[in-house]
Amino acid sequence: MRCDRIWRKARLASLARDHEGLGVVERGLVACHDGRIVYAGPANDAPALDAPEIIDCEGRWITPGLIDCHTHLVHGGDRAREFELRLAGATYEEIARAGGGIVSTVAATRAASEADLLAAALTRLDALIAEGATMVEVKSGYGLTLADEARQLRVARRLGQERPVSVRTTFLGAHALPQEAGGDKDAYIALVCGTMIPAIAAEGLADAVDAFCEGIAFSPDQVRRVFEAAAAHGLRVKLHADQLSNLHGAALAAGFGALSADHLEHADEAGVRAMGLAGTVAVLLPGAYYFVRETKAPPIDLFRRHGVPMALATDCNPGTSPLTSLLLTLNMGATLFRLTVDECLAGVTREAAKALGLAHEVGTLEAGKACDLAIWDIDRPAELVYRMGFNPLHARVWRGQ
Ligand code: DI6
Ligand code: FE
Repeated sequence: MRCDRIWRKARLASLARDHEGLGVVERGLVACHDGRIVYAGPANDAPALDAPEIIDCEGRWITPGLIDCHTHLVHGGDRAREFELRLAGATYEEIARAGGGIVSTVAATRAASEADLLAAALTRLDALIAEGATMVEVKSGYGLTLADEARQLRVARRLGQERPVSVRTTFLGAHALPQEAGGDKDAYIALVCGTMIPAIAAEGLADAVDAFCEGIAFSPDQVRRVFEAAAAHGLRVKLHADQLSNLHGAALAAGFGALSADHLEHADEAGVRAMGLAGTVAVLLPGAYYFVRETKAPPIDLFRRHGVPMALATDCNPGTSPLTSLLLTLNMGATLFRLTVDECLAGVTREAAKALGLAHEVGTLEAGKACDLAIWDIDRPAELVYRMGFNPLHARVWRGQ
């Protein structure tokens, strides 16, 4: 079999569904051709392979490239000042009244040039790539006008042109109410549905549509309108759901066949059951849980009981999760949410791919998928979850390169 490159003498954690646990292959190899895996498995079972380049991995571990399936990487400014005020005892309400919160990031994002937005996002993306990320999802949601939301999404798309990484974009116009809306949420949702989604869908700027279903954001009924507009324009949906309270966002998302429902600290069993039946992925965001010092963890046992796939992501955003480390996210998934090592590693590979509707394309070491690999200097996969602030990445491969 012709191939471009072979990685041999490796230990594989394939994350393939039809294998137990991590799908470990002790003496394995991966072969690629035209950026796709043509073989991944035991060296002894490999077909005759002819490759101009053979890489000896010297016993290192190979996992699928890591996927960050929930980020707000593109935004202006930061909220470090607000962080200091919170430490000094200021409440979110006091900060919001002083012009802080999402609104301050909206102002900073609108004021930033496209070049500045790109440069700032690249610093965050480079941190993720350095730890083995080969795909990231990037949301809008800090523009809140058609022009500014489209600009965020264009910058997100440019990230994939500036770096060897796959970028998926999500329109999150229903993230917060802009100040110029004068408190009229229904009017703003009408703008999101009637003007923004049609224009963004027509320009192909978004791969999915998301919304923030919360008392401080938008109601289930307003989210329903956003989802109906997304469906009318052929876009799949995701939802920031049940993060601070139970508005039954999980069931709402499942009802629309959402790719994922995200956060879910306050999800109830009816919502989790609905997610299991709909195949909606639970995207767990321990960075936000940690940073806002939440005390109610998502119902992990319910997700397990109802067969809901669990993904993990950084939720990289300036307000509640200024986190650009998938490796630390892995540790938080285990330490804070009590996920197993296997669940954590599946959460940033196979299940994260599912949360983006790309389970057929990426997320496991299987023939036919993109040859996205992370090669690690570790003795056992658990080290990727166990350590904090240590990066054992030896090499990263994106589309076979
Ligand atoms: N949930 C969150 O935690 C962030 N957005 C959301 O929907 C907060 C975003 C911010 O504070 O800038
Ligand atoms: Fe988020």
